[in-house]
Amino acid sequence: MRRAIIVTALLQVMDAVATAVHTVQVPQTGSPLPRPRELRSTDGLLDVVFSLGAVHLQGSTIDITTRAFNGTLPGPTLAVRAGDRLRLRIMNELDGPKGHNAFNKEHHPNTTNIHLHGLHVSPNAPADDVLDMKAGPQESSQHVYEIFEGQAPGTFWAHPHHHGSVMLQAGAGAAAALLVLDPPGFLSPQLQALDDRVLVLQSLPIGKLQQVAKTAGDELFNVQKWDEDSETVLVNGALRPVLTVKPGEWQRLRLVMAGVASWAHLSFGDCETALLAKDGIYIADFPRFVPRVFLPPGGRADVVVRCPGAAGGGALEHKVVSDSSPIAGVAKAVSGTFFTIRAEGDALQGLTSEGLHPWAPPTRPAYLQDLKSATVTPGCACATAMGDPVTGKGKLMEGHSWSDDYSYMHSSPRDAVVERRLHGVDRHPYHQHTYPFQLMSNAGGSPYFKSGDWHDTYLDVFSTKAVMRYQTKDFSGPLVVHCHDLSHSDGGQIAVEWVGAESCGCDLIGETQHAEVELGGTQGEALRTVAATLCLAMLFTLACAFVRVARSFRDQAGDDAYAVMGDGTDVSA
Ligand SMILES: *[C@@H]1O[C@H](CO)[C@@H](O)[C@H](O)[C@H]1NC(C)=O
Ligand SMILES: [Cu+2]
Repeated sequence: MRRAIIVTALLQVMDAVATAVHTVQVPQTGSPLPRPRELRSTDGLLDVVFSLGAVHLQGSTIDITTRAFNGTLPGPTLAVRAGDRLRLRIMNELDGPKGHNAFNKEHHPNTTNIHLHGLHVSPNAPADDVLDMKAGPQESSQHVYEIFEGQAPGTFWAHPHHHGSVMLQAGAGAAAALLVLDPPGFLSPQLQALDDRVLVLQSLPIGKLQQVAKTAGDELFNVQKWDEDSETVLVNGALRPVLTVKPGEWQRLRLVMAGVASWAHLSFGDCETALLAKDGIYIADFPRFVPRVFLPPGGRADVVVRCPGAAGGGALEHKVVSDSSPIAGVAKAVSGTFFTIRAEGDALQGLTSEGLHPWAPPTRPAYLQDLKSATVTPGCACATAMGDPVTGKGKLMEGHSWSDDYSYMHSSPRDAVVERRLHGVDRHPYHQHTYPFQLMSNAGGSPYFKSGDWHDTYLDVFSTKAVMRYQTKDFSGPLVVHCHDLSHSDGGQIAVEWVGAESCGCDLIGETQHAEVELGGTQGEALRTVAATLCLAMLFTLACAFVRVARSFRDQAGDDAYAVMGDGTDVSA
């Protein structure tokens, strides 16, 4: 009898150990800025595993259970060079049940995949495919990326991108920086000599995450303690850490805004702040001194800063602070201190205490060629309104919410110069996979944005409109575009364009034309008869209509219907 009790107790202990959630300590305010672990390619290969699992995030003011890569916040930094092969295995260590099933609503919180944000890389499996590749609970998926020879070096990041679970995974811990290293001799000697720090900024909108977890039927995300602001930012996993520098020393900071809802509106105390790159793309007019850095959720900025010490020679602290949005009725900015730069020690003499020398990248690959005076390929200028075109509200892309992988919003052929007239980018951060884009104007007038700058994630609260261009070089396939307020994207503010079509097309959703696009451009395929095409198009339209009716029925059915539908099959498939 007693033995049985002991055995049972032992089994319980073993069970608890086996399922024990890994604890991540959050360094308290004022601790030195941590350096995320870096995994760097050797001999042209980086072969790594990201395992997505539960972590217990514990600090003096916070105690939450959430999801992270490899048990750390942020995940390890991946560092590769152009031309490398990156093998990235996603191991999903989360368990069943799958949680609620739904469509344009948070669902399946334990199903995952991965996106390399900002990289000019193939959108097709086994590379940056976020539409079909996924790993359910206890499954894994193997990604292989041939990093393009012409990939420009810069600061990128990696995060999960499975429709319906992006907010809860990427927005609550699962994110890692990704660097494409500068080739030897690429930077100026002055820039090359700078200390270079990666800062992954992970904002946790705690109330919103709790709400999203509830919607998804998530059993993992849990807040045990939260004595912080409603939105608090972890910098390399620490709360308001301190970066210590020498007075007068120039320092390169790679800021990765791995937030998912609010943007950052950063000032750097009395430090001089020069912009070097945005979204991993070097600007053409370095050093561009900016009073503030605007980081939309998902955006990056490489800045070079120099901070003064105290007059008497002592230490001086400069708070890097984000302020609430300067105007109302636009996207919300996080307010609060992100980190502190402490200038301490002997004032630095020598090279780095000089002024900054102008520098621009010695070469730009084809996909980053200046398009300001290019001719837009006929038919390739389309409007993409984010949210309702009049009010800017709603989780819509050009009037539609996400319907399925093969309803293309716009299409374009390879090697086209494409123009998009964006609307609603004061509320919704527009993000585009595969192809970064070039701004054709600076309607908002802020010195942070200039006509000719490149971005992959764009938000400017001072102007609802922006015109941008990109050139469809190097890769064909589905081009995913969405709002990087990830609860909007999970809610349906995501669409796909098709690169590699016969010709350009705008607003194809709902037209039979998109059936043709789906088949990969029928014109070239002489064998397919006109009759067969028409027949397929009709069948496709009918099927689409049926799916739409079914979906709207289900969406209206509300939360109670989930229990009946159970978990398991993916309705979107
Ligand atoms: C997801 O995985 C976690 C951790 O394994 C588990 O506790 C939870 O029950 C799973 N399902 C849901 C819907 O949260
Ligand atoms: Cu949005």
